Amino acid sequence: PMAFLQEGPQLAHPWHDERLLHALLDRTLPASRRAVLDADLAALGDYAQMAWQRVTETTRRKPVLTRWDAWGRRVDRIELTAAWQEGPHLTTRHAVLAAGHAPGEYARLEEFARVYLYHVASEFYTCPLAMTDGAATAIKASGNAALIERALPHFLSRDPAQFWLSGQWMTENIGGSDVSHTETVARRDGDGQWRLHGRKWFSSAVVGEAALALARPEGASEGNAALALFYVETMDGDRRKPELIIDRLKDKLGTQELPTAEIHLDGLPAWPVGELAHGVRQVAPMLNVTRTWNAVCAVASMARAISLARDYATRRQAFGRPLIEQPLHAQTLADMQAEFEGAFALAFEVAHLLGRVENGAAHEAALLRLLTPLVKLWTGKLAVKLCSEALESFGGAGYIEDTGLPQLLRDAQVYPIWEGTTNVLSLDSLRALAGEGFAALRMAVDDWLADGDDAAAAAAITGALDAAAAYLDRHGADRASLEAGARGLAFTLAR
Ligand code: MFK
Ligand code: FAD
Repeated sequence: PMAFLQEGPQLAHPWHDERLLHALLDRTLPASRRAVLDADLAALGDYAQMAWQRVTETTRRKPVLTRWDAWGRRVDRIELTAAWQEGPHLTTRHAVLAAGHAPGEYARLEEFARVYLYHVASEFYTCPLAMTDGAATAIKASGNAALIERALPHFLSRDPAQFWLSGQWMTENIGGSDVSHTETVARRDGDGQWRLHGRKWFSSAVVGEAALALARPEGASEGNAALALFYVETMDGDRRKPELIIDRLKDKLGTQELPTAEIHLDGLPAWPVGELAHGVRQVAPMLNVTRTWNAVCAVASMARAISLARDYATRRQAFGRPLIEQPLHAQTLADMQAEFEGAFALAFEVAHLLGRVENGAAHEAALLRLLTPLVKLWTGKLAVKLCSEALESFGGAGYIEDTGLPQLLRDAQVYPIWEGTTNVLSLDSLRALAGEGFAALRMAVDDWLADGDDAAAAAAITGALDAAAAYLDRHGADRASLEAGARGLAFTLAR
């Protein structure tokens, strides 16, 4: 007799069979903007389905670093996975990044709709894309005309041959949350050229053509206010500059296709982005953009996990019925869906808000300033929880590598760690609530709620702000107790 064979999950089309994103775009975007966007979303959805087949049918590969060639020359060559090789072509063709820098309040929404569909298939090529977007945003904010002219045409290019990726070199051995002890030094050579000397401990876009790096100008004082932000380029034509040395690729829990490297800078030429101090302040626009990417990508991971879990529930039987007809299994999936939909709504609200603020809605800046750390910390944690629950919904199969499922959980664990851990972002939300920020926030929230028609939701949000105000009053004088409760406050506000 034939042994029983279980059917695996089928991935519903991430765009054509998708309800939430359709509803959001139908509700928000003028019809005149839809034709180009919908064509890109359909193509990115097709790519996502193809990539899911590839994940489940081929042996996984990691990037490979070859440091020396056969004749002893240092080459530091990195071979990338197929998705990474396709990345520049696909993303420039469909304006995944460039869309966000088009004029108008919808630019970011249209960008992040693309990111949402592309992310899981991209094998975290979205990580350097996010940093490139962040670098473009920080360079624009700096007003440095020479750099704007030099770098932005590459970062925002729609031509793969012209397109450059940018890294974000902040973290060092001594600290990633706290960069104030940064050891990398910027020194001027005899020709007046700044050069960086030091070691960066996590560099995720090491195959990129550029980076923004924190460094301490030689002779500057200690602490973070004395750090400067520098722009570097990594390539001389086809060859990596000899002053950039890749020590090794990290062996990571997840994001395994993403080459994250430890690097040495041995006099790499560099250009200050702005004044030769306050580098953290100058890099902040980059952080806020990459945190928004993190949120949208976390939501995309949740969507993938739930979509597969829901499909499987129609194919797997237990106790005489498909799982979906078991009331408790159906309820478990429904609870996951509800949490996911909340996170989706918040992430895309922030995406739209970013576009509005960048296009002149200054009165909403305080709201964006608060919601950015909140959406990042909320979605990061939720992605881990929902991906774990989704694996469980496959039973033992969820634990088996060549189903393609365990990777979802491993990858999700990165969202709460990089780009500011949950605690660091909770503390960042205190910055956003401090002083004048709170009054501006209240006004922005009142405006925002005036557009809605859900009185219960408005009352909940106003109530959470009142609770935050009371919390700040109660603990404001005692920094230690203020910080100790910051995570609880951040989660209350995010919810
Ligand atoms: C696929 C998904 C896409 C995601 C891709 C991600 C790729 C991942 C790669 C990385 O992980 S890159 C490294 C990311 N690193 C971090 O996120 C650093 C985490 N640490 C922090 O966020 C700290 O809060 C920070 C280093 C930014 C500041 O800590 P400090 O030393 O306590 O700084 P301080 O003195 O409070 O702030 C300095 C200035 O920056 C202040 O302004 P002023 O100089 O005007 O007073 C702050 O207000 C300002 N600032 C800090 N954070 C800000 C900000 N301004 C605006 N927005 C923010 N978020
Ligand atoms: P630590 O700061 O040592 O944190 C340890 C713990 O202490 C955490 O739980 C944290 O929440 C907590 N903590 C720290 N400070 C406080 C505080 N004040 N109050 C309460 N709790 C606190 N960095 C880059 O610059 N560029 C990159 O391209 C890059 N790529 C990365 C890729 C991957 C896959 C990973 C995992 C990391 C990458 N990073 C990169 C580094 C990342 O940004 C840092 O690891 C992260 O910001 C945390 O810093 P840390 O490792 O120093 O942790």
